[in-house]
Amino acid sequence: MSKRKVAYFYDSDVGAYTYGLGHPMKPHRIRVTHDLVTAYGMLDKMHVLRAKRATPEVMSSFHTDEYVHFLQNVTPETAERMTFHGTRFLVGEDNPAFEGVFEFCSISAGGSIGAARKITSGAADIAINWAGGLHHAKKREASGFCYINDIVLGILELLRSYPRVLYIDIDCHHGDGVEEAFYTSNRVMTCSFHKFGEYFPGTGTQEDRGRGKGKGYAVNVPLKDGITDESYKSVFQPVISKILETFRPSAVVLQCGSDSLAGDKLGCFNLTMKGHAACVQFMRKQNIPLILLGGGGYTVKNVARTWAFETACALGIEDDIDLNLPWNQYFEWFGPRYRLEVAENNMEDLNVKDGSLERVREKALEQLRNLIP
Ligand code: V1S
Ligand code: CA
Ligand code: ZN
Repeated sequence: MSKRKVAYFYDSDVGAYTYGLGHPMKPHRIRVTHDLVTAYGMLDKMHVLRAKRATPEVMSSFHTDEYVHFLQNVTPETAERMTFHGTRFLVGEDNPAFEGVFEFCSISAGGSIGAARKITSGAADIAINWAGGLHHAKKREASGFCYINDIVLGILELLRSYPRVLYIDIDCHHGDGVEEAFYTSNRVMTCSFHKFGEYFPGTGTQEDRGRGKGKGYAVNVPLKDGITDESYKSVFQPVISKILETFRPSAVVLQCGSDSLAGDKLGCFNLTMKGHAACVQFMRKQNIPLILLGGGGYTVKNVARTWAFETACALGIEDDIDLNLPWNQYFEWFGPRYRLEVAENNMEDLNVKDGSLERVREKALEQLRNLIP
């Protein structure tokens, strides 16, 4: 089966929100991505939808009422008082109370819940929400640029219809919020690949494997700086294959954080656009209902390139894509080469240097062999 029914969620308001001057997270990147998707003529090849915005009630299926109520009411002016001087709900500079923060969250979460519904109804084989993937948000607190955990809400929606859901996270950071939400569940397996060691949020060792009934259902793949396409593939494919064989998920949610690309402002990996997209291609060919979400990604032009290319991968038209960029509203940003590519750089791959990649892979596979279904 080479063609897939693809549902693509996009809300044209999303790009206008701003976390504030100097903040690395730029919702505008979703608009630039959409502009490339449009310029490549992909809109005619999929169902393009504006999701119903997530309501406070829906958000409360994971978050506390008190926290959702706070987000609905906080403004830049009242933030100091409402956070008890930055000690509750929003802590530190990572999560400012920016203008419209609640609407931004309702767009992001609405897209992921809508994506889940398109999958469970059978209307789509693959559903995309580049405004989602905000994996650090906790039940009663914002964290790492994430306020509402659209991923957890999307997975909860999938669990209404499916017995088992696999969550895969290729963002450079650990998917801690999603892991924590399902840590004691054997119906959701979480698997995060991330930089570990003096890096935000500091969690995600291979000893963290889930608890109680969920023991063995959290898989962590901690990595070092400079991982290349080849190294990444050599750990991603065997670990995911083993998970598919043992866990047999009814649906997969793939968080496609693009801060794992070479040259990202906050990331420290060395993946090319094609190496990153290889994860999407590998998941697509498994023929399991699939949701693609965004996440991190701080070098805006590379985020847009990669997510546009991954939209093409979802459609199965990546081989027909002209790697010379078509004219688009942001064309001059893509100079000097004006190409759909993210090249690797000359940083050293610390994962192969000391043999740690092989050890991490073997340990993950060993843990999966011991999983009792
Ligand atoms: N790395 C990093 C980083 N940079 C910032 C930052 C920089 C400028 C600002 F004006 C505001 C924040 N914060 C961080 C990290 C959070 C990274 C979140 C990644 C999110 C994701 O890609 O996984 C998913 C969307 N925060 C920290 O390192 C915490 C601090 C410890 C250091 C930075 N200061 C600003 C806050 C505290
Ligand atoms: Ca990750
Ligand atoms: Zn990240």
